[in-house]
Amino acid sequence: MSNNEIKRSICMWCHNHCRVAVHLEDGRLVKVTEDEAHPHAQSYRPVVRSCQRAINAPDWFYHPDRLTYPLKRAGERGQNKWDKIPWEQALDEIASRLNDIKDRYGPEAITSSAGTSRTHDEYRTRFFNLLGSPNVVGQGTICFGSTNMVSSIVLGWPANHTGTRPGVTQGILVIGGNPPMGENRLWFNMLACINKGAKLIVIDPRRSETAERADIWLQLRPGTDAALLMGMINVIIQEELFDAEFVAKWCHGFEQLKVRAAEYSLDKVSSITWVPADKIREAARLYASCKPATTFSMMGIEHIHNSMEALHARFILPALTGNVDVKGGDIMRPAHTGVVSIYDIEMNEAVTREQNLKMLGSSRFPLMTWPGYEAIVANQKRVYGRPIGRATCCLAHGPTAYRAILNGKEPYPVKAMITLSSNPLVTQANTKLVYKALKALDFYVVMDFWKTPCAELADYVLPAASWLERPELWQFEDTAGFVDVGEAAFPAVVEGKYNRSTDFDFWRGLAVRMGQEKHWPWKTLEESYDYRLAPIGHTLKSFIKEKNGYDAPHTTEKKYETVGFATNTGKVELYSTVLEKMGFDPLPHFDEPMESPVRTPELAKEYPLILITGGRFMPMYHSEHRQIDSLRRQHPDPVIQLNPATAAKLGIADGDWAWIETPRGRVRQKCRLFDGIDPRVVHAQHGWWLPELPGEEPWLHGVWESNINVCTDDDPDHCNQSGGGWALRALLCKVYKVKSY
Ligand SMILES: Nc1nc2c(c(=O)[nH]1)N[C@H]1C(S)=C(S)[C@@H](COP(=O)(O)OP(=O)(O)OC[C@H]3O[C@@H](n4cnc5c(=O)[nH]c(N)nc54)[C@H](O)[C@@H]3O)O[C@H]1N2
Ligand SMILES: Nc1nc2c(c(=O)[nH]1)N[C@H]1C(S)=C(S)[C@@H](COP(=O)(O)OP(=O)(O)OC[C@H]3O[C@@H](n4cnc5c(=O)[nH]c(N)nc54)[C@H](O)[C@@H]3O)O[C@H]1N2
Ligand code: SF4
Ligand SMILES: [Mo]
Repeated sequence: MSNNEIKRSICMWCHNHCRVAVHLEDGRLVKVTEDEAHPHAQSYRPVVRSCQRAINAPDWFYHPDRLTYPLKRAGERGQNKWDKIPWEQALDEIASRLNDIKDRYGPEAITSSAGTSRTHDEYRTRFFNLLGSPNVVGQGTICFGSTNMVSSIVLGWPANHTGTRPGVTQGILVIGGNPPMGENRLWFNMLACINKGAKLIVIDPRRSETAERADIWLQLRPGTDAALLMGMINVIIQEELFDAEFVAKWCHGFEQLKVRAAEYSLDKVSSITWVPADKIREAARLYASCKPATTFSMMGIEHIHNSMEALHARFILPALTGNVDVKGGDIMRPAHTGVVSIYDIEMNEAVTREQNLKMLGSSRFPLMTWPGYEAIVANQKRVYGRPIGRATCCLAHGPTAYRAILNGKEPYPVKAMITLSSNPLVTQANTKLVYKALKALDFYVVMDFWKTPCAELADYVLPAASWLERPELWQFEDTAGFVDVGEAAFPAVVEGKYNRSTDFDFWRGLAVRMGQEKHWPWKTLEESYDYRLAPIGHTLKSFIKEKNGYDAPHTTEKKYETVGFATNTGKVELYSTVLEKMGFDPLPHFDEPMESPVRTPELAKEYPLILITGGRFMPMYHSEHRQIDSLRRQHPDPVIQLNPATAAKLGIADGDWAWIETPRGRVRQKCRLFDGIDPRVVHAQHGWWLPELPGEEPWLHGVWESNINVCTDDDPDHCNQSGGGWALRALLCKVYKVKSY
């Protein structure tokens, strides 16, 4: 008789964060399904059961390449020579090196690179706050951070894709998002709305899986979202399709917006965006007439140089049409106020303002660094009792930080980095510069599941426990009103086989060695979760047993009627007082992409095609899963999409390998002809390294082969003016066939 057991966990392999049942047979992982007892089990079922990562979970979990013990560099950096060492030694030595750097250069010389919502990042922030370094850099600057920040300054709270409700929602506007590939739990929900009659409008330069289902698809020129949305706003104002009562009572700056929007005539917008004027008008009318409607904006709008302005227009749309904080529209879901807040776990009050203002990029890109966060915290405290977590929208500016590391002195020396839950050599723009910066560090530590290209450049590489080996308390950085809890399915340590640690153990391990012990009273991640659940009378275990590990307070609509909006004026700020105070344009405007046939026609002669990158695809997640054979077989090679007419001109056939080249460098990917992309645009995948290639230099596991970030641009002069986001989409490139491969 085999011994069967089910553990109830949260899968952290992607943003769906599914509540799952992990099935064990005689202690071995056999399969992952939805957690039947979870109140939302129904919504997880199709997602988990169709998820190739979940289906092949044993291949991931038992993969022989997973890191097992801490490694210390034995040769030169990049020689791939290592000694296995015990955790105690690793933590002692790392803490001692960090203390030394702190003493010599100040705490701000220590940085960390973060990834995207996959770990308990609040403890990273706590460690850095107590250390006194404001310099955590991360993908948040271009991954929902901008969205959270702009939504916070306009509406007072993050309100992006919060509202799809089958039977209630009548309209869905998707801007630069493709949820069937990236966020399919939400997609199933959208489909349920569509099946009940909701209309779908999609703004995307590609005929994505989402665009295929649209009632109206606006195929815009990459990087021109702000113009398109201002055109729609103009129609809504001119044709008086807006909610006059809501606007009069609850919006600040309507008259100014009206004047600005009038600058975006449909003829002008059409020539900027390539979208026919009639279609823009039709989309604006449809959006404004479906009540309630919800808006879902994703990386298509964040990964452009004009991102903050486009997002500003995007958050004005629901306000004008009265879709803010209504059921089935863009409802605001304040944080769960019962459990300890992320903000408090982060210990944001521990750092002086003076130290926070040293955050790299603060002076040039204030909106997404400390000054921006400061501008929203007090309002959110006033209205909702607690602000969103700092890590969601306030990070040091990556490109500025990598440059500071490289030059050694400007604006001050930056000497150490801890890369944890991120892989910047593959996912950060401008790989060559990131590579030089990582090599220039005095001290570099990587904590991951695998020996990534970054790990190959580190002094210490530490084996992380995955979600299967740790408990999870998931609050979505307090932006979405629920608390979800899962248990560890397996131990992180198996005598004689491996000794992994949770990221919490790592931060705490450093903290106690660096004088922070009194602020880390909990010895384990589970103890700290018990502390966070204590105010609602639970421990992690009792919460799972008695509440099925989930709680979300009832969210009422139109909360503003009693508390107002969490902005400086207490209203929706169509005209932003925060931007105004910072010296930026308080209203949205279109700014031509930094590289484009219009702004840089000379460059366009050599690089005639517009490059967009990073469209999501299954079963990969960013730079992950390339070493899992069962997954890799489904998508063995990196793919570039080209219009057949473009391919014909370039002498490229379907399946050929082609070079993609920009002024930064070139990489090769396999061509797929696709008539859903404009002949002037090409789309390249991101996240490609080849774990099967050697780890030592020059290979670094194939980081120079097909990794499109070799070609992307992170020049601070080209970043978004207020937010600092770098453009991963709307660049210029040329494409030509690889002669022999
Ligand atoms: N060109 C281009 N570049 C892009 C994008 C694009 O569209 N185009 N998209 C950008 C976006 S939106 C994002 S969010 C970033 C993603 O950037 P990253 O977050 O850097 O991407 P991942 O590949 O997910 O890297 C995560 C790394 O952390 C490890 N890891 C995962 N979970 C954990 C954990 O719990 N603990 C620890 N210690 N390690 C863990 C993984 O094994 C992996 O090596 O990429 C960005 N880069
Ligand atoms: N399978 C898988 N799922 C993922 C991820 C993954 O790596 N793999 N990553 C996760 C993460 S961190 C994120 S942030 C999300 C991202 O999720 P999404 O943003 O939904 O995913 P993308 O496919 O990157 O981008 C959406 C669309 O933007 C379009 N686009 C490109 N340029 C422009 C433009 O200039 N304007 C407009 N309007 N659209 C444009 C692309 O054609 C694409 O169809 O996905 C998450 N889910
Ligand atoms: S990888 Fe699959 S099971 Fe895990 S969270 Fe994502 S969709 Fe859910
Ligand atoms: Mo992301």
